[in-house]
Amino acid sequence: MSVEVENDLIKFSYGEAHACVAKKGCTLVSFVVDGDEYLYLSEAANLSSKSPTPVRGGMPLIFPAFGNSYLESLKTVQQHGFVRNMAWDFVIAEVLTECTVARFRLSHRQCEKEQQYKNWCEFYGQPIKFELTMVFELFPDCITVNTGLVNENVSELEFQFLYHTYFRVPCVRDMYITGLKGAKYLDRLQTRYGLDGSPMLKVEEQTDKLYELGENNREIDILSGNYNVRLTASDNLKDLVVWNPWEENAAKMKDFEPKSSYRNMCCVEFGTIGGTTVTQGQRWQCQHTITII
Ligand code: TA6
Repeated sequence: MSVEVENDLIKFSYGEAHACVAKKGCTLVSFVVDGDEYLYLSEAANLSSKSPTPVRGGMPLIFPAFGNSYLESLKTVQQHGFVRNMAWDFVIAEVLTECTVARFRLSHRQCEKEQQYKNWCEFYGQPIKFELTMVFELFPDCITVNTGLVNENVSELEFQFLYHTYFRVPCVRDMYITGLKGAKYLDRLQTRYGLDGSPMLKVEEQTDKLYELGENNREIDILSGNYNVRLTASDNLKDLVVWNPWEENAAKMKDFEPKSSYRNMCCVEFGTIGGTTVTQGQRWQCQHTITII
């Protein structure tokens, strides 16, 4: 059990589980259990807090906008928001009896010079005062992330939120995702709606699907040889994105290396994309767990 701070990286462990969070975007960049890494990280990912780009891989946080948002209040904010690009504060990490906990924080004070933050504020006609917190709890076979958002001064603050998690898999073609049966989806590549009828989803081509999760879709498993994980989340995360850029699009991404590594990853991302609001003085929170099975 240990906690180490190495410049911009916070490394912590609990038994045979090890995690590493980059202050850049508060991005979980590594989750290792019994020597096996479960997260994909591009070899070209820049983990420095000063890097101009978000981390390609791990679990960047998408907030306050998902994609180029269709929501009026978020139209001026860049793709996937700006908090993945900010240098978060590391608050504390402690080894407790049952787990190791690491806490991070980002507030409007750190964002005042960020153009995308300013764009977001324009809609409300005032500087938005907010605080985001991320608390990672590392157990022997799982990691839980708890996120809190406090809206200090806007009567009703609208946002989208997503854990944009890149999972590492030995071979994407041999991977199955279960738990999506009966879920409606939007195929974002073909702008087409559909219903998943199959108990197992395979990813065999460029994929960008946004699922609306129902009551029967609260446990999503990624099954891939010896790398099997179960994903769960609080009930307020009702959306799930499955994304793989595949060969052509991986080639277009500068920070995606090696280019062939689209074969060894798949993003499976819990979030809320329909637009959620938190009223002044209130705290919104959510939780996401990755368990090795
Ligand atoms: O979550 C899927 C997605 O929105 C895709 O449409 C894709 O473009 C991806 O995220 C990566 O976005 P990024 O801005 O990190 O290059």
